[in-house]
Amino acid sequence: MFGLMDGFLKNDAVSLQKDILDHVEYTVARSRFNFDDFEAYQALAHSVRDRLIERWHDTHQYFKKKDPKRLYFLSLEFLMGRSLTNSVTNLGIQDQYADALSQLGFDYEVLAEQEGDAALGNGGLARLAACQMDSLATLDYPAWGYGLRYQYGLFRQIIVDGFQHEQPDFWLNFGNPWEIERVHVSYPVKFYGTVEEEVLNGKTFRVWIPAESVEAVAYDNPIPGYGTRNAINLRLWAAKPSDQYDMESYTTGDYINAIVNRQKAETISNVLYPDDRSYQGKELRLKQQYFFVSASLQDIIRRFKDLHNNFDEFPEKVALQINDTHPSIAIAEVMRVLVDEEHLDWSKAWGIACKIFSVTIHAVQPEALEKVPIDLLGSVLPRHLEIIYEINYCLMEELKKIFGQDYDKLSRMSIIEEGAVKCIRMANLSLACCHTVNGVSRLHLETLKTRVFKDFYELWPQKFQFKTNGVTQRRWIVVSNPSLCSIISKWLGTEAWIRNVDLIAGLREYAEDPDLHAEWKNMKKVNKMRLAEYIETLTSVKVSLDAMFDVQIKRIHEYKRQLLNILGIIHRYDCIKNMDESDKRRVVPRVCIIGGKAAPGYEVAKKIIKLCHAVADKVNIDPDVGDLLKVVFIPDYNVSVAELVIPGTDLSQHLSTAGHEASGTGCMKFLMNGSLLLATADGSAVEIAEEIGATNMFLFGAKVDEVPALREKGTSLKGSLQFARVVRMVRDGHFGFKDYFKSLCETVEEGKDFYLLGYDFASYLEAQATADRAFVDQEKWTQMSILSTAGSGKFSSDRTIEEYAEQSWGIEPCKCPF
Ligand code: 26M
Repeated sequence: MFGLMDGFLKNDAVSLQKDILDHVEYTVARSRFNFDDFEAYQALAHSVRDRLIERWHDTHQYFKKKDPKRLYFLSLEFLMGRSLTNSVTNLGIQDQYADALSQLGFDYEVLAEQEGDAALGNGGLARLAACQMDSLATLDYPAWGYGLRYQYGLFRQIIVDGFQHEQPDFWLNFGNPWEIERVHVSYPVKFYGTVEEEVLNGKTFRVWIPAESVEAVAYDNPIPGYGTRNAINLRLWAAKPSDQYDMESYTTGDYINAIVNRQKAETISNVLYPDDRSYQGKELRLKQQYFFVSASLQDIIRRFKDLHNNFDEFPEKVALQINDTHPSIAIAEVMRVLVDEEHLDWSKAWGIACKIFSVTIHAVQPEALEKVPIDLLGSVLPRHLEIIYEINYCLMEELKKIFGQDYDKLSRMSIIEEGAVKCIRMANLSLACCHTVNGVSRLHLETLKTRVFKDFYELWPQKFQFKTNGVTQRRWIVVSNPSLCSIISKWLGTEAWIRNVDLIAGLREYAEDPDLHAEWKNMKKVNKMRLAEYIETLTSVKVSLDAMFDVQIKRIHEYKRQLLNILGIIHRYDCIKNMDESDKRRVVPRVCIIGGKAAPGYEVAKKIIKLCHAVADKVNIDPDVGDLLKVVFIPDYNVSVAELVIPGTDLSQHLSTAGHEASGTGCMKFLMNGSLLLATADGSAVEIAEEIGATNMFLFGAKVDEVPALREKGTSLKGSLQFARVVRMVRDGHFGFKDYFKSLCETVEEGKDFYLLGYDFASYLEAQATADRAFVDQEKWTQMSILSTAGSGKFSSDRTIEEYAEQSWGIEPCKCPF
């Protein structure tokens, strides 16, 4: 049907056109003479999908033939965003598609806009997983991603009168051409029930008699590498009622109720939990975790058994990566399968488990560490609870040998937390088993070693490593900023940096070249224009292209201190209001852009969003201010919005109180795109400063080792007057909603200011003033911008993944021949 010659689909414009039209007629079922943009997108997507499937098949056949050690990346969240542009870019056929479409009277970029985001994740952790999948594919690693196919992804944010409201994300309503439903790849996943003793060949075994079974059905999402034939698989599981689900009801004659009950099975994969700060011990969340872990392990073990029959070889063929502690029930599940089903000795099974698992921690805050109430775990997974008790018993015996009677230490390190509600500490379970525990930046690992996991670090220092996060330059430069992409390739004289981003450092040489400066400024201007249009469409605010576009986009959290940003804006507004006309002429005009979602139950974060709107409403219509200051809140921030906003940003803000942002990855995307960073010395910003030179960014604020003492001591005198003044403006109702903002103001009152906004305020304003001065000197600014891009090489997820492959997973590339 598609002009098969040598087994490959052809990629010339004529063949592509024919494929698209065939899909219009046979897949979308529209007339090939009459179809709209969305239908054209669907047909286009299906033609790309065909090409992905081809590579995907070849890759998997090749992996099967070579049988290398594989990495299995387990994550409850993947924030993939759009697939079309990314796939077409990685397949290397964008020009051909653009040609084919224009001959059909369609615009590739307009069609790309038709696609909604796949938002199966909350924020940093989930987008990192997506970047890492891109790198794994591009670097030809034999890897699989495993996760959940949520029916509803992260909620959509709508703003009504400046307040956030949440709406369901119906992302599957118009079909999803990027997935392949595998009705034949499905596994039963069991829940509840009891554990009984069984005697087999004179040996006693514990057997789990589950009470409920739900079917996990695979949906495969091909992930193409760039500049390689390899396409790896992201396998997401959806819950379907199983034939064995509640068989009882059929026999009791309640047929209708039995059918209705069956549908309840599907709730497991219904919705993504929208909170990225805390774990609440919810039954459904635990079921989601076990559901995807159990299905993935059945799949992995089946693949292993296809070629092997001895579990001694398991660690030579399998590496399991646990993305944060969310999938850590996998450790108990592997033990259950090996001991209860494969009948291995406990100690042998434990030896295997300890060789296959590694974990990455993405948080700093102890409250982010999951604790599952024992009663809950015992009810949903009774056998797993027994296994965890057994693991803990062995751990405690080992610790007693080393630490003797130090019961405080033992109780801190125990997997079981005694307290009002007895809990399982999932992090401690991971630490006990995993051969490697990774932090996500150098500073983050220090924090883990000295604070949260101090005891474990002292015991097993060799387990603790860090792999500084990275992002993929394919999506964050090539796809989202094509003009920058051409500039880089032109000046380096090669496109090789797209696979080997270290080469980007070659730009340093030209950091002062006037011709490069001209191209660079032009690129920024075009991107700012696009962003300005978007802002006007969405918010009706007109912004000046001469202004500095100043951006803070990320989830709303107290520790990320969007409030510091708004209070800074209020200060700027206040200053402008008190200026005469000649002073005003020296002001650098700014467009302050903030975007991000607040977790639905996070009241303080929601108030920050409202404050942002309240300030915008006052400032944007003030005739004393005009173009000197505009404030914009971009609603429904997501991956696609980031792709549009980042290339148009002059200055980006990363304001976390030092010691609170494990790494941060947004900053890396801005860095690649030549935005200058205004940041605290936190997470990866410390390493960014080392790469580009601290003078090429605007660092401010308390250092991580100063924070504890400052919390004791309170506010700095220097900043306190200005700070008190802007907080008072909010508290006194200068922006309306006086009562509503009262509690928000209280979070930064002296003595309560946990995140040290008051202390850092003066230093923040200084950094802002430095940024203003730098912006006036456009040559200098452009040079700093070029040096930012040039220094971004280290922050590619390609580097991160190579480190993981070598230091944690022990896997090697397996490149499918073309
Ligand atoms: C937990 C329980 C129930 C529901 C949701 C969660 C949960 C989900 C996501 C908890 C934490 C989640 O994500 C944390 C996260 O995104 N951390 C960020 O990870 C990035 C990648 O490593 C880092 O760059 C950020 O600094 C870190 O905040």
